[in-house]
Amino acid sequence: MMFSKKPLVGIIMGSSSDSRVMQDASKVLDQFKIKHEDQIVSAHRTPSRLAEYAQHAEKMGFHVIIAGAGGAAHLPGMIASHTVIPVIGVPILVYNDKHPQKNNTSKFSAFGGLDSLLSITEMPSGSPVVAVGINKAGNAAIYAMKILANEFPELKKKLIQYKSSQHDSVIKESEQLKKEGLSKFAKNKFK
Ligand code: RP5
Repeated sequence: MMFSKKPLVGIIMGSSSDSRVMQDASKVLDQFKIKHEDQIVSAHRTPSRLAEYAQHAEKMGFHVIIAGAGGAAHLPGMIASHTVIPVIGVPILVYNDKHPQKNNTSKFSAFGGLDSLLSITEMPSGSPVVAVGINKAGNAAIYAMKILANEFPELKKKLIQYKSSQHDSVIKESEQLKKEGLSKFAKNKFK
């Protein structure tokens, strides 16, 4: 198995309905000009495709795989069982407004995303998958870049700049808050 010479991330999700949340991962990677390949792979509905995808990921040389799934979210764990490429799981709070039944219970997963979070994090000892918070696909992308930054110094520099811009924006907002007073600041912020 060979890793790609340029940073390369695989993004997969269990259903087209997950694209609503998973698009945040692609937005962050695009912002940092990191190449990614995006696919739908369902652990439950396309189990043989899942095994094929793991082989494909190794052939492509993905450095990291970001895998999002909702409900009984087996996708990240099952991919991790087929490859040593690090897998970052995104637990998804299922929200499917295209569901044929129009009532809310069919649109949302029963446990508010906790079902998915636990399915991803509670892998048995020896078969780890890391997970970000529920629906935090953007964080998965940032974490993927942190892994990549060990190998690509240019990316490390960009992440350091990103951190310092976060710092600067907090300072700027704090100065504004101090100047205007809390009530006026909050009124302007949430108008
Ligand atoms: C999981 O089931 C998917 O990851 C998705 O979050 C959830 C619901 O899928 P759909 O019914 O929207 O296709 O496998």
